[in-house]
Amino acid sequence: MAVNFSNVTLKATIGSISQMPKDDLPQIAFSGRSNVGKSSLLNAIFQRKNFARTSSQPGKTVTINFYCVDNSFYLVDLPGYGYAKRTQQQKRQWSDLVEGYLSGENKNLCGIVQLIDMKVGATEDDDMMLRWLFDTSTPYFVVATKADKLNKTEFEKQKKMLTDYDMIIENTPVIPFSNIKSIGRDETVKQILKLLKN
Ligand SMILES: Nc1nc2c(ncn2[C@@H]2O[C@H](COP(=O)(O)OP(=O)(O)OP(=O)(O)O)[C@@H](O)[C@H]2O)c(=O)[nH]1
Ligand SMILES: [Mg+2]
Repeated sequence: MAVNFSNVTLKATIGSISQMPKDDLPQIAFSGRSNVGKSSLLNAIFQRKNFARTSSQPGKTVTINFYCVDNSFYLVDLPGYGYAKRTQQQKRQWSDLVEGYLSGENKNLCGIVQLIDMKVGATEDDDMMLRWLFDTSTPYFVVATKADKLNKTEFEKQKKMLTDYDMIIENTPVIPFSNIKSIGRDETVKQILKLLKN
């Protein structure tokens, strides 16, 4: 399947599950801690600067963005979890929206790209998500973000730590990614296409 990832449109930005696109295109959702680099990874995938909005103020807006790629599937930017400064109301909005999206009968959801900060490693919130992925048998792979922040020794150590991590299902791909060093983009695209084939 030859896919033009630069042929992308923001199809919908939703604040409530009832606003989900009504078509039957497959969906791959991007999940991770707030500020982990989801939007930056999406921009790298699209090879377009600042198409998916990045911010230095994480967690401000609680919406799910549906990016339609090449008129054939959606890459779905989920709002990040674990942002401490959210108000009670924003936290409730987050859980209604994300839990609604993940727990609903979303037959179009083909898989998850799970982002973990390579330097920070898996947090308690990441573990909860990894547990959910395991419990629900949702296909996924891991992208270890901000790889440029580690020196070579740390890089190898953290890569091994994540690859061997017992919360991550054995043989799950773990792809180090950095938009500063331009690594990991093509491998991520390859794994996305694989999820779509399942
Ligand atoms: N050093 C480094 N910084 C990065 C990288 N990717 C993203 N960042 C920075 O991390 C911050 C958050 O990036 P975003 O892509 O907005 O993260 P996000 O997960 O979409 O954040 P929310 O949407 O707020 O949950 C920004 O300041 C980015 O510039 C990377 O590969 N290396
Ligand atoms: Mg974002």
